Amino acid sequence: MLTGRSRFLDDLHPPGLAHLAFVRSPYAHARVVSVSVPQGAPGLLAVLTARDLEGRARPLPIQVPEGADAADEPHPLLAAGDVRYAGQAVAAVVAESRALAEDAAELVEVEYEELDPIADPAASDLELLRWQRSGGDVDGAFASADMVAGGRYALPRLVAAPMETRGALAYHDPARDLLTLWCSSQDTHRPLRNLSHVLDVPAERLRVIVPDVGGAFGSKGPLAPEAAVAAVAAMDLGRPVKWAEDRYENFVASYQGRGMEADVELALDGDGRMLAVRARIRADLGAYLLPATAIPPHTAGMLMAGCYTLQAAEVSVTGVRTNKVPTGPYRGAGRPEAAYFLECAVDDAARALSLDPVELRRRNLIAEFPHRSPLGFTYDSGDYGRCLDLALELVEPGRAAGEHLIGTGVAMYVERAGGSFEAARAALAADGRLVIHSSTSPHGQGHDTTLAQIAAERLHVDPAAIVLEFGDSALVPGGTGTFGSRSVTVGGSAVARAVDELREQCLRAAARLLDAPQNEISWGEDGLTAGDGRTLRLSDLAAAGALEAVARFESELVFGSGAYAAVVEIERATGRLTVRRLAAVDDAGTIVNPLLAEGQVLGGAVQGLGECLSEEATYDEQAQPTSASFADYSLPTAAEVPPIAAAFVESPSPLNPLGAKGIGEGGTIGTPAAVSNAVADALGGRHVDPPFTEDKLWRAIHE
Ligand code: MCN
Repeated sequence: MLTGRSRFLDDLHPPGLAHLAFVRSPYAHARVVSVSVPQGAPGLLAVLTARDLEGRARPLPIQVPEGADAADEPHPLLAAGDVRYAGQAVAAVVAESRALAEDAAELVEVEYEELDPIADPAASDLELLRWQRSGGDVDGAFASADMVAGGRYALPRLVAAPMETRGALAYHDPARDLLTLWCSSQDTHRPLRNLSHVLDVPAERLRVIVPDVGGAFGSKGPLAPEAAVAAVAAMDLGRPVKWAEDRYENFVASYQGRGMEADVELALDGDGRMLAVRARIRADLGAYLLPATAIPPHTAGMLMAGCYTLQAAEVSVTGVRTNKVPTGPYRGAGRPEAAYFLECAVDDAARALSLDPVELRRRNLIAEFPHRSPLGFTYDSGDYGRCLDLALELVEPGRAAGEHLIGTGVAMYVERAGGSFEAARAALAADGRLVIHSSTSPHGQGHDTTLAQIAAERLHVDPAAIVLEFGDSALVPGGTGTFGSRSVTVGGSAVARAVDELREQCLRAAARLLDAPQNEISWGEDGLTAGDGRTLRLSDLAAAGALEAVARFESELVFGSGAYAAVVEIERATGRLTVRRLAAVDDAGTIVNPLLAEGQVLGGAVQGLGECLSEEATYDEQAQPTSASFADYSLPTAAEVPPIAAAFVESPSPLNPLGAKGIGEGGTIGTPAAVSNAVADALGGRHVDPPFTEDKLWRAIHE
């Protein structure tokens, strides 16, 4: 990628390629009265509306979390009857070039009858999702509490903003009746399953290929509705059809993240022991339930017991419909929300008790594992006290200076990773190379390096001699996908198992070829050596017959954790926030590659900083997006990034052969909570929600 040799989706130009552009609704809520299709526009090949898809393509499926009630409001591929958010696709135009497709799209005339939109989730009584859970004697704990503290905390909607926007290229080969979808996606599995559902075509008739991907951050998980339309168009035309969205489309039509608020109450006794938590989480889910829309609020709910020994917890989640683009997973996907809601409440409780927030945490940290949380998760391992100690060591509290308010904040987190399964195939190819097919595929994490390293360590070969192949459903074994920081834990464990099995096969084959007992064969840098010193190189072994092992690893959930600390400075006169220092301590179990893992933490932390400093997907009262470009939606630049001191605590997970847990989201989980607590500290204990814009902080200081 650094040398520019990557091939991203929009680098693909197969012969005969046709281009897809969408006609998108300018209204947040309207009835579609009619759609008139232009005739004879230059280069125009086809126009598709909802009517053309009837009986041929279903809306996207909805994934419902266990125990949740979800409305049957799936996202249609093209608006039928009504449009429910500004930017929703109403018609699709295929033409000989992207420019001609966009020109023709402008000639499509849609007659709308405007309807009242809902912009404010508090004004919506249309429920799309409901989930609740309680464990332990919550009422008893609150009745016996000496104090109840907490408040209302909110995180705004965010845009994932990957450098490469979404896109897909579809081609139907009539001879083989095989539909191939190249897709800028986090993995092949979810687009394949979703496409199979949408088209009602068996998975065997589909192939999904994920080329190099320029970032996703959770936003390229399930199939995009537009990609399904590209597939239908390709089947109609018998030509490859490509859709590559522009930045504006990414802002208005790619699902957004966060957009949740919570009322949190903590019950405490007089010694600062946390007894129970109660949380009511409300999520602004937008106009429909996309496949993964229900997942983040549920994950936030399940993690509301945090890293504390509280014995009882009660959480409810309500997701309402608004006239905005739907939400979905964005890096952290419920984990940053849970950490933010709970950790801000812990700081508010510390203030109410006049207790040092660090001390309050120390009195309540879980120290024994496995630990069963009152919400039903079993935390496998951790050393929360060590994480906190290290974060405090690294952060160096700030000193007050006349012009500036200074604040220090800490936050802890527990996150879930792992779960479900991944698979791997390890083969000694005829040319002596070790080829590994992995069911998890990277989109910036560096799986090539990490998975090769896992294999190389077990086989005692140079990692450079290992070839990783992923991202093609025709080549890789089935799996679940790259999300929820699960690839190393689950996919890496599958690689480890496949490689261990291949090693066994190699030893067996070497024993046979060298005519020596297997227990006398040793594996070294040069190859396999018998007791008498005769050596077979791996290429000799391969020449005698290719060897191959396939393994599948089914994973329980693993629970990484961390402690973050921040020092901030707010300029009294302007309200301008500067984050001076950030300490990031994460426990992802055994770390496979410290350099890449630190890269993950830093990248995530900077996204968390963006969330604190400036990022917010805003809408006006008509539910029109008002931050749909980088001029209004401002990402952090290097200039805003403070020194970040990152360190790892390694509490190996007993649940997989690597001892690994997830690190891909840690930075986004810990940072907003720590910075928010530092801001509240600087403001003398007044809680404000991010983003901490100058006007918001100026008001907090001066009003
Ligand atoms: N790692 C390690 N040891 C561990 C765990 C992880 O060395 N015990 C390192 C490995 O180098 C691994 C990387 O950290 O390649 C991430 O591993 P893991 O935590 O298993 O997470 P995933 O590979 O499953 O990645 C998913 C995660 C998520 S959910 C989002 S969102 C995200 C993220 O990764 N999106 C990213 N990091 C991203 N990084 C980039 N550049 N681009 C994105 O879109």
